[in-house]
Amino acid sequence: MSTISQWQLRAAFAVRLSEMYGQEVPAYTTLVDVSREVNEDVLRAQGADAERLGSIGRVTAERHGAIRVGTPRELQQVARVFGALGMHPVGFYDLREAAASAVPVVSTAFRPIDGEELARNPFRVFTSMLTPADPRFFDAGLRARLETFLAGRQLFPPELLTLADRAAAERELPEDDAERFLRLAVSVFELSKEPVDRAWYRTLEQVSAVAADIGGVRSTHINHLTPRVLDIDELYRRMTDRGIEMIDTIQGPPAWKGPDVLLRQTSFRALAEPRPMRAEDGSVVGGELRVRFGEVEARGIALTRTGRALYDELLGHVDELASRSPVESRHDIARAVWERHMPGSEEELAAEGLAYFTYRLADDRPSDAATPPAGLAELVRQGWVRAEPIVYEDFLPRSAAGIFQSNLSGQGTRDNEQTGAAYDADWLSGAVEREVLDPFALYEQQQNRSLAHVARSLGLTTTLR
Ligand code: OOG
Ligand code: NI
Repeated sequence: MSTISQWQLRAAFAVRLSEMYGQEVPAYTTLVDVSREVNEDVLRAQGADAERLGSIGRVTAERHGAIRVGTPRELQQVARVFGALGMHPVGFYDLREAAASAVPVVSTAFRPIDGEELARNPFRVFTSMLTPADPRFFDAGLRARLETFLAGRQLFPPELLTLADRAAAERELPEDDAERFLRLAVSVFELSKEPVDRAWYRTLEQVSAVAADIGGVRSTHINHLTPRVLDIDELYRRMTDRGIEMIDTIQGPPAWKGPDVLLRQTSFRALAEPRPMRAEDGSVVGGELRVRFGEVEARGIALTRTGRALYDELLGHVDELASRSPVESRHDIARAVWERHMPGSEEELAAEGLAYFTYRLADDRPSDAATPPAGLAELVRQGWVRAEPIVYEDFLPRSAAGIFQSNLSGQGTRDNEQTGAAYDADWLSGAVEREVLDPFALYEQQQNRSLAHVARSLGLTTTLR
Protein backbone atom coordinates (compact mmCIF):
# COMPACT_ATOMS: atom_id res chain seq x y z
CA MET A 1 0.00 0.00 0.00
CA SER A 2 1.24 3.50 -0.67
CA THR A 3 2.18 5.85 2.15
CA ILE A 4 1.34 9.51 2.69
CA SER A 5 4.19 11.76 3.77
CA GLN A 6 3.93 14.47 6.41
CA TRP A 7 3.72 17.31 3.95
CA GLN A 8 0.99 15.50 2.01
CA LEU A 9 -0.90 14.99 5.26
CA ARG A 10 -0.49 18.70 6.01
CA ALA A 11 -1.71 19.76 2.58
CA ALA A 12 -4.67 17.36 2.73
CA PHE A 13 -5.58 18.51 6.24
CA ALA A 14 -5.53 22.18 5.12
CA VAL A 15 -7.80 21.40 2.14
CA ARG A 16 -10.28 19.36 4.20
CA LEU A 17 -10.39 21.92 6.97
CA SER A 18 -11.09 24.56 4.35
CA GLU A 19 -13.94 22.48 2.87
CA MET A 20 -15.44 21.91 6.30
CA TYR A 21 -15.17 25.57 7.25
CA GLY A 22 -16.67 26.68 3.94
CA GLN A 23 -19.71 24.50 4.58
CA GLU A 24 -20.12 25.80 8.11
CA VAL A 25 -19.31 29.48 7.45
CA PRO A 26 -20.41 30.47 3.93
CA ALA A 27 -18.89 33.98 4.17
CA TYR A 28 -15.50 32.25 4.33
CA THR A 29 -16.10 30.90 0.82
CA THR A 30 -16.80 34.42 -0.41
CA LEU A 31 -13.55 35.57 1.17
CA VAL A 32 -11.61 32.78 -0.53
CA ASP A 33 -13.25 33.54 -3.90
CA VAL A 34 -12.54 37.25 -3.68
CA SER A 35 -8.95 36.57 -2.57
CA ARG A 36 -8.43 34.33 -5.57
CA GLU A 37 -9.83 36.99 -7.93
CA VAL A 38 -7.60 39.67 -6.44
CA ASN A 39 -4.55 37.40 -6.70
CA GLU A 40 -5.27 36.63 -10.34
CA ASP A 41 -5.67 40.33 -11.11
CA VAL A 42 -2.41 41.22 -9.34
CA LEU A 43 -0.59 38.46 -11.20
CA ARG A 44 -1.97 39.72 -14.49
CA ALA A 45 -0.99 43.31 -13.74
CA GLN A 46 2.45 42.69 -12.22
CA GLY A 47 3.68 39.48 -13.81
CA ALA A 48 6.70 37.90 -12.12
CA ASP A 49 6.91 40.70 -9.53
CA ALA A 50 3.69 39.41 -7.99
CA GLU A 51 5.53 36.19 -7.06
CA ARG A 52 8.45 37.87 -5.31
CA LEU A 53 7.13 36.74 -1.92
CA GLY A 54 6.04 33.24 -2.91
CA SER A 55 4.80 31.41 -6.00
CA ILE A 56 1.17 31.95 -6.95
CA GLY A 57 0.63 28.23 -6.25
CA ARG A 58 1.82 28.61 -2.69
CA VAL A 59 -0.03 31.86 -2.08
CA THR A 60 -3.34 30.52 -3.43
CA ALA A 61 -3.17 27.40 -1.25
CA GLU A 62 -1.93 29.28 1.78
CA ARG A 63 -4.08 29.42 4.93
CA HIS A 64 -3.66 29.94 8.61
CA GLY A 65 -6.17 28.76 11.14
CA ALA A 66 -6.71 29.67 14.77
CA ILE A 67 -7.73 27.46 17.67
CA ARG A 68 -7.98 27.95 21.42
CA VAL A 69 -7.51 25.36 24.17
CA GLY A 70 -7.85 25.36 27.93
CA THR A 71 -4.93 23.57 29.58
CA PRO A 72 -1.23 22.71 29.16
CA ARG A 73 -2.29 19.10 28.64
CA GLU A 74 -4.59 20.03 25.76
CA LEU A 75 -1.83 22.18 24.28
CA GLN A 76 0.57 19.25 24.46
CA GLN A 77 -1.99 17.15 22.55
CA VAL A 78 -2.36 19.90 19.92
CA ALA A 79 1.43 19.81 19.53
CA ARG A 80 1.26 16.07 18.85
CA VAL A 81 -1.50 16.43 16.24
CA PHE A 82 0.36 19.21 14.40
CA GLY A 83 3.69 17.44 14.92
CA ALA A 84 2.24 14.66 12.75
CA LEU A 85 1.83 17.26 9.98
CA GLY A 86 5.42 18.52 10.26
CA MET A 87 4.36 21.66 12.13
CA HIS A 88 6.41 22.95 15.06
CA PRO A 89 5.65 25.55 17.74
CA VAL A 90 7.26 28.88 16.80
CA GLY A 91 7.15 32.07 18.85
CA PHE A 92 5.54 33.06 22.13
CA TYR A 93 2.75 35.65 22.15
CA ASP A 94 1.36 37.10 25.36
CA LEU A 95 -2.02 38.52 24.37
CA ARG A 96 -2.88 39.35 27.98
CA GLU A 97 -0.41 42.23 27.65
CA ALA A 98 -1.13 43.14 24.03
CA ALA A 99 -4.87 43.66 24.53
CA ALA A 100 -6.60 46.39 26.50
CA SER A 101 -9.69 44.26 27.15
CA ALA A 102 -9.76 40.84 28.75
CA VAL A 103 -7.93 38.35 26.52
CA PRO A 104 -6.61 35.84 29.07
CA VAL A 105 -4.49 33.67 26.78
CA VAL A 106 -0.89 32.98 25.79
CA SER A 107 -0.18 31.66 22.32
CA THR A 108 2.22 30.10 19.87
CA ALA A 109 1.95 29.18 16.18
CA PHE A 110 2.46 25.70 14.76
CA ARG A 111 4.05 25.78 11.33
CA PRO A 112 6.59 24.13 9.04
CA ILE A 113 10.07 25.54 9.62
CA ASP A 114 12.28 24.82 6.68
CA GLY A 115 12.21 26.50 3.30
CA GLU A 116 11.37 23.43 1.29
CA GLU A 117 8.51 22.42 3.60
CA LEU A 118 7.11 25.95 3.57
CA ALA A 119 7.22 25.98 -0.21
CA ARG A 120 5.36 22.65 -0.34
CA ASN A 121 2.60 23.83 1.96
CA PRO A 122 2.93 26.63 4.50
CA PHE A 123 -0.19 25.80 6.57
CA ARG A 124 0.02 27.24 10.09
CA VAL A 125 -2.25 27.41 13.13
CA PHE A 126 -2.23 30.19 15.70
CA THR A 127 -2.91 28.37 18.97
CA SER A 128 -3.94 30.02 22.20
CA MET A 129 -4.16 28.58 25.70
CA LEU A 130 -6.39 29.97 28.45
CA THR A 131 -4.69 31.21 31.65
CA PRO A 132 -7.09 30.38 34.53
CA ALA A 133 -4.19 30.90 36.97
CA ASP A 134 -4.05 34.63 36.18
CA PRO A 135 -5.71 36.44 39.11
CA ARG A 136 -6.27 39.58 37.04
CA PHE A 137 -9.09 37.68 35.32
CA PHE A 138 -10.11 34.77 37.56
CA ASP A 139 -10.64 34.72 41.31
CA ALA A 140 -9.77 31.57 43.23
CA GLY A 141 -13.32 30.18 43.15
CA LEU A 142 -13.81 30.64 39.41
CA ARG A 143 -10.33 29.33 38.70
CA ALA A 144 -11.07 26.12 40.61
CA ARG A 145 -14.40 25.60 38.82
CA LEU A 146 -12.80 26.28 35.45
CA GLU A 147 -9.87 23.94 36.04
CA THR A 148 -12.20 21.18 37.16
CA PHE A 149 -14.40 21.66 34.09
CA LEU A 150 -11.40 21.61 31.75
CA ALA A 151 -9.85 18.55 33.43
CA GLY A 152 -13.07 16.64 32.80
CA ARG A 153 -13.25 17.08 29.04
CA GLN A 154 -11.44 15.32 26.23
CA LEU A 155 -10.79 17.29 23.05
CA PHE A 156 -8.69 14.73 21.21
CA PRO A 157 -9.72 11.08 20.96
CA PRO A 158 -6.92 8.65 21.97
CA GLU A 159 -6.99 7.03 18.52
CA LEU A 160 -6.15 10.38 16.91
CA LEU A 161 -3.21 10.91 19.25
CA THR A 162 -1.87 7.40 18.65
CA LEU A 163 -2.00 7.91 14.89
CA ALA A 164 -0.41 11.34 15.31
CA ASP A 165 2.50 9.96 17.31
CA ARG A 166 3.04 7.33 14.67
CA ALA A 167 3.02 9.83 11.82
CA ALA A 168 5.51 12.00 13.70
CA ALA A 169 7.84 9.08 14.42
CA GLU A 170 7.68 7.51 10.95
CA ARG A 171 7.22 10.82 9.07
CA GLU A 172 4.43 9.21 7.04
CA LEU A 173 1.35 7.01 7.39
CA PRO A 174 -0.01 4.13 5.31
CA GLU A 175 -2.90 5.34 3.16
CA ASP A 176 -5.77 3.94 5.22
CA ASP A 177 -4.33 5.19 8.52
CA ALA A 178 -3.77 8.56 6.88
CA GLU A 179 -7.43 8.65 5.91
CA ARG A 180 -8.53 7.79 9.44
CA PHE A 181 -6.14 10.35 10.93
CA LEU A 182 -7.39 13.13 8.62
CA ARG A 183 -11.05 12.39 9.36
CA LEU A 184 -10.51 12.40 13.10
CA ALA A 185 -8.30 15.49 12.97
CA VAL A 186 -10.82 17.53 10.96
CA SER A 187 -13.78 16.45 13.10
CA VAL A 188 -12.05 17.68 16.27
CA PHE A 189 -12.22 21.24 14.89
CA GLU A 190 -15.86 21.20 13.78
CA LEU A 191 -18.37 23.20 15.79
CA SER A 192 -20.00 20.87 18.31
CA LYS A 193 -23.78 20.40 18.31
CA GLU A 194 -23.81 19.49 22.00
CA PRO A 195 -25.96 21.90 24.04
CA VAL A 196 -23.97 24.62 25.81
CA ASP A 197 -24.51 25.02 29.57
CA ARG A 198 -25.98 28.51 29.42
CA ALA A 199 -25.38 29.59 33.02
CA TRP A 200 -21.77 28.45 32.99
CA TYR A 201 -21.12 30.10 29.63
CA ARG A 202 -22.62 33.38 30.87
CA THR A 203 -20.56 33.27 34.06
CA LEU A 204 -17.36 33.05 32.07
CA GLU A 205 -18.54 35.58 29.51
CA GLN A 206 -18.76 38.22 32.24
CA VAL A 207 -15.02 37.80 32.78
CA SER A 208 -14.07 37.41 29.12
CA ALA A 209 -15.80 36.28 25.94
CA VAL A 210 -12.59 34.42 25.07
CA ALA A 211 -12.73 32.52 28.38
CA ALA A 212 -16.33 31.51 27.63
CA ASP A 213 -15.44 30.43 24.09
CA ILE A 214 -12.65 28.22 25.44
CA GLY A 215 -13.82 27.05 28.84
CA GLY A 216 -17.59 27.31 28.47
CA VAL A 217 -17.93 24.32 26.15
CA ARG A 218 -16.72 20.73 26.12
CA SER A 219 -15.03 20.88 22.69
CA THR A 220 -12.81 23.13 20.61
CA HIS A 221 -13.33 24.52 17.10
CA ILE A 222 -11.44 26.37 14.46
CA ASN A 223 -12.47 30.01 14.84
CA HIS A 224 -11.14 31.36 11.54
CA LEU A 225 -9.23 30.22 8.51
CA THR A 226 -7.31 32.92 6.73
CA PRO A 227 -6.43 33.02 3.03
CA ARG A 228 -3.48 35.07 1.80
CA VAL A 229 -4.03 37.87 -0.65
CA LEU A 230 -1.57 39.90 -2.71
CA ASP A 231 -3.45 43.23 -2.43
CA ILE A 232 -5.34 43.52 0.84
CA ASP A 233 -6.53 47.09 0.20
CA GLU A 234 -8.22 45.96 -3.00
CA LEU A 235 -9.69 42.94 -1.21
CA TYR A 236 -11.09 45.19 1.52
CA ARG A 237 -12.84 47.34 -1.11
CA ARG A 238 -14.29 44.36 -2.96
CA MET A 239 -15.60 42.68 0.21
CA THR A 240 -17.20 45.96 1.29
CA ASP A 241 -18.78 46.29 -2.19
CA ARG A 242 -20.29 42.83 -1.74
CA GLY A 243 -21.97 44.03 1.42
CA ILE A 244 -19.77 42.17 3.90
CA GLU A 245 -19.08 44.41 6.86
CA MET A 246 -15.36 44.43 7.60
CA ILE A 247 -13.74 45.72 10.80
CA ASP A 248 -12.77 49.34 10.37
CA THR A 249 -9.01 48.88 9.85
CA ILE A 250 -6.32 46.83 8.25
CA GLN A 251 -3.97 45.86 11.09
CA GLY A 252 -0.20 46.12 10.79
CA PRO A 253 1.86 48.37 8.49
CA PRO A 254 0.01 50.95 6.35
CA ALA A 255 -0.34 50.77 2.57
CA TRP A 256 2.61 52.68 1.14
CA LYS A 257 4.94 52.80 -1.83
CA GLY A 258 7.86 50.98 -0.14
CA PRO A 259 8.36 47.23 0.36
CA ASP A 260 5.70 45.15 2.11
CA VAL A 261 7.02 44.05 5.48
CA LEU A 262 5.68 41.65 8.10
CA LEU A 263 1.95 41.17 7.99
CA ARG A 264 -1.22 43.12 7.22
CA GLN A 265 -4.55 41.63 8.30
CA THR A 266 -8.22 42.48 8.35
CA SER A 267 -11.37 40.60 9.24
CA PHE A 268 -15.13 40.54 9.23
CA ARG A 269 -17.01 40.27 12.47
CA ALA A 270 -18.05 37.00 14.00
CA LEU A 271 -21.44 35.84 12.80
CA ALA A 272 -24.24 34.91 15.19
CA GLU A 273 -24.79 31.17 14.74
CA PRO A 274 -27.59 29.09 16.25
CA ARG A 275 -26.42 26.87 19.12
CA PRO A 276 -28.55 24.70 21.40
CA MET A 277 -28.33 25.77 25.05
CA ARG A 278 -29.08 23.86 28.22
CA ALA A 279 -31.10 26.15 30.46
CA GLU A 280 -30.95 26.23 34.26
CA ASP A 281 -33.93 23.81 34.53
CA GLY A 282 -32.21 21.26 32.30
CA SER A 283 -34.32 21.90 29.20
CA VAL A 284 -32.63 22.47 25.84
CA VAL A 285 -33.51 25.79 24.23
CA GLY A 286 -32.38 27.66 21.12
CA GLY A 287 -29.56 30.17 21.45
CA GLU A 288 -26.96 32.03 19.46
CA LEU A 289 -23.21 32.46 19.82
CA ARG A 290 -20.74 34.58 17.89
CA VAL A 291 -17.52 32.61 17.85
CA ARG A 292 -16.38 32.29 14.27
CA PHE A 293 -15.25 35.02 11.94
CA GLY A 294 -13.34 35.67 8.74
CA GLU A 295 -9.87 37.04 8.33
CA VAL A 296 -7.55 37.68 5.40
CA GLU A 297 -3.90 38.65 5.28
CA ALA A 298 -1.08 39.94 3.10
CA ARG A 299 2.46 38.90 3.94
CA GLY A 300 5.67 40.85 3.50
CA ILE A 301 9.37 40.54 4.25
CA ALA A 302 10.57 39.16 7.60
CA LEU A 303 12.29 41.83 9.68
CA THR A 304 15.39 41.28 11.83
CA ARG A 305 15.28 42.10 15.53
CA THR A 306 16.49 45.61 14.66
CA GLY A 307 13.89 45.94 11.93
CA ARG A 308 11.20 44.74 14.28
CA ALA A 309 12.29 47.21 16.97
CA LEU A 310 11.90 49.95 14.34
CA TYR A 311 8.42 48.66 13.45
CA ASP A 312 7.36 48.65 17.11
CA GLU A 313 8.81 52.13 17.61
CA LEU A 314 6.94 53.49 14.59
CA LEU A 315 3.69 51.97 15.83
CA GLY A 316 4.20 53.73 19.16
CA HIS A 317 4.90 56.95 17.32
CA VAL A 318 1.71 56.56 15.25
CA ASP A 319 -0.30 55.93 18.45
CA GLU A 320 1.02 59.09 19.98
CA LEU A 321 0.33 61.24 16.93
CA ALA A 322 -3.12 59.72 16.48
CA SER A 323 -4.07 60.45 20.09
CA ARG A 324 -2.99 64.07 19.60
CA SER A 325 -5.02 64.61 16.42
CA PRO A 326 -8.14 62.45 16.65
CA VAL A 327 -9.69 63.85 13.46
CA GLU A 328 -6.91 62.73 11.15
CA SER A 329 -7.14 59.13 9.95
CA ARG A 330 -4.76 56.78 11.68
CA HIS A 331 -3.90 55.28 8.35
CA ASP A 332 -2.79 58.63 6.88
CA ILE A 333 -0.71 59.31 9.97
CA ALA A 334 0.89 55.87 9.72
CA ARG A 335 1.69 56.31 6.06
CA ALA A 336 3.37 59.67 6.73
CA VAL A 337 5.41 58.16 9.59
CA TRP A 338 6.43 55.24 7.37
CA GLU A 339 7.50 57.51 4.55
CA ARG A 340 9.69 59.46 6.90
CA HIS A 341 11.31 56.57 8.81
CA MET A 342 11.01 53.25 6.98
CA PRO A 343 13.59 52.54 4.24
CA GLY A 344 11.84 52.70 0.87
CA SER A 345 13.59 49.81 -0.90
CA GLU A 346 14.70 46.23 -0.32
CA GLU A 347 18.33 47.32 -0.92
CA GLU A 348 18.15 49.78 1.96
CA LEU A 349 16.44 47.28 4.25
CA ALA A 350 19.28 44.83 3.52
CA ALA A 351 22.07 47.42 3.85
CA GLU A 352 20.73 48.57 7.22
CA GLY A 353 20.32 45.00 8.49
CA LEU A 354 16.57 45.48 8.95
CA ALA A 355 15.19 42.54 6.95
CA TYR A 356 16.10 38.96 6.04
CA PHE A 357 17.03 37.77 2.55
CA THR A 358 18.30 34.61 0.95
CA TYR A 359 21.24 35.13 -1.36
CA ARG A 360 22.14 33.11 -4.41
CA LEU A 361 24.62 33.38 -7.25
CA ALA A 362 23.13 35.20 -10.21
CA ASP A 363 22.74 33.04 -13.32
CA ASP A 364 24.03 35.91 -15.45
CA ARG A 365 26.93 36.90 -13.17
CA PRO A 366 30.24 38.09 -14.61
CA SER A 367 32.37 35.23 -15.93
CA ASP A 368 34.11 32.96 -13.47
CA ALA A 369 37.44 34.29 -14.72
CA ALA A 370 36.70 37.71 -13.19
CA THR A 371 37.51 38.40 -9.55
CA PRO A 372 34.43 39.00 -7.44
CA PRO A 373 34.38 42.26 -5.48
CA ALA A 374 34.70 42.17 -1.72
CA GLY A 375 31.63 42.44 0.46
CA LEU A 376 28.03 41.40 0.07
CA ALA A 377 26.69 44.82 -0.91
CA GLU A 378 29.13 45.07 -3.85
CA LEU A 379 28.47 41.48 -4.93
CA VAL A 380 24.79 42.33 -5.17
CA ARG A 381 25.36 45.74 -6.75
CA GLN A 382 27.68 44.36 -9.45
CA GLY A 383 25.28 41.57 -10.33
CA TRP A 384 27.12 38.57 -8.89
CA VAL A 385 24.58 37.75 -6.27
CA ARG A 386 20.80 38.15 -6.06
CA ALA A 387 18.96 38.92 -2.85
CA GLU A 388 15.50 37.43 -2.47
CA PRO A 389 13.31 38.51 0.42
CA ILE A 390 12.38 35.94 3.07
CA VAL A 391 8.65 36.05 3.66
CA TYR A 392 7.37 36.63 7.21
CA GLU A 393 5.79 33.35 8.37
CA ASP A 394 4.69 34.43 11.84
CA PHE A 395 2.19 36.70 13.60
CA LEU A 396 2.12 40.08 15.35
CA PRO A 397 0.90 40.20 18.96
CA ARG A 398 -0.74 43.57 18.59
CA SER A 399 -2.57 42.63 15.40
CA ALA A 400 -3.61 39.34 17.01
CA ALA A 401 -4.97 41.21 20.03
CA GLY A 402 -6.80 43.53 17.65
CA ILE A 403 -8.37 40.54 15.88
CA PHE A 404 -9.45 39.04 19.23
CA GLN A 405 -10.85 42.36 20.46
CA SER A 406 -12.73 43.28 17.32
CA ASN A 407 -14.67 40.08 17.74
CA LEU A 408 -15.48 40.23 21.45
CA SER A 409 -19.04 40.95 22.48
CA GLY A 410 -17.93 42.90 25.56
CA GLN A 411 -14.74 44.17 27.13
CA GLY A 412 -14.90 41.65 29.98
CA THR A 413 -13.32 42.51 33.31
CA ARG A 414 -9.75 42.76 34.43
CA ASP A 415 -8.22 43.67 37.80
CA ASN A 416 -4.88 45.32 37.08
CA GLU A 417 -4.11 45.64 40.81
CA GLN A 418 -3.25 41.94 40.78
CA THR A 419 0.05 40.56 39.50
CA GLY A 420 -0.37 38.41 36.41
CA ALA A 421 0.67 34.75 36.37
CA ALA A 422 4.04 34.48 34.58
CA TYR A 423 4.36 32.57 31.32
CA ASP A 424 7.15 32.67 28.73
CA ALA A 425 8.58 30.64 25.85
CA ASP A 426 10.42 28.31 28.25
CA TRP A 427 7.26 27.63 30.20
CA LEU A 428 5.45 26.91 26.95
CA SER A 429 8.23 24.56 25.79
CA GLY A 430 7.78 22.59 29.01
CA ALA A 431 4.03 22.40 28.51
CA VAL A 432 4.24 21.11 24.93
CA GLU A 433 7.27 18.91 25.69
CA ARG A 434 9.21 20.29 22.74
CA GLU A 435 11.13 23.47 22.12
CA VAL A 436 9.12 26.54 21.21
CA LEU A 437 11.38 27.95 18.50
CA ASP A 438 12.52 31.53 18.14
CA PRO A 439 11.30 32.93 14.80
CA PHE A 440 14.25 35.33 14.44
CA ALA A 441 16.70 32.46 14.83
CA LEU A 442 14.91 30.52 12.06
CA TYR A 443 15.07 33.40 9.58
CA GLU A 444 18.68 34.10 10.47
CA GLN A 445 19.70 30.49 9.91
CA GLN A 446 18.04 30.53 6.52
CA GLN A 447 19.89 33.73 5.55
CA ASN A 448 23.24 32.49 6.91
CA ARG A 449 22.99 29.17 5.14
CA SER A 450 22.42 30.91 1.83
CA LEU A 451 25.39 33.24 2.45
CA ALA A 452 27.67 30.32 3.32
CA HIS A 453 26.65 28.61 0.10
CA VAL A 454 27.40 31.73 -1.97
CA ALA A 455 30.79 32.16 -0.27
CA ARG A 456 31.73 28.54 -0.96
CA SER A 457 30.67 28.74 -4.60
CA LEU A 458 32.79 31.85 -5.11
CA GLY A 459 35.72 30.27 -3.31
CA LEU A 460 35.77 33.04 -0.70
CA THR A 461 37.58 32.43 2.55
CA THR A 462 35.80 35.20 4.47
CA THR A 463 32.30 35.00 5.90
CA LEU A 464 29.74 37.08 4.04
CA ARG A 465 27.34 39.09 6.18
C1 OOG B 1 -6.43 34.20 17.26
C2 OOG B 1 -6.22 35.62 16.86
C3 OOG B 1 -4.84 35.83 16.26
C4 OOG B 1 -3.94 36.32 13.94
O1 OOG B 1 -4.02 36.12 12.72
O2 OOG B 1 -3.25 37.24 14.42
C5 OOG B 1 -4.73 35.45 14.83
C6 OOG B 1 -7.79 33.89 17.80
O3 OOG B 1 -8.72 34.68 17.63
O4 OOG B 1 -7.92 32.81 18.39
O5 OOG B 1 -5.25 34.50 14.34
NI1 NI C 1 -5.64 34.88 12.30
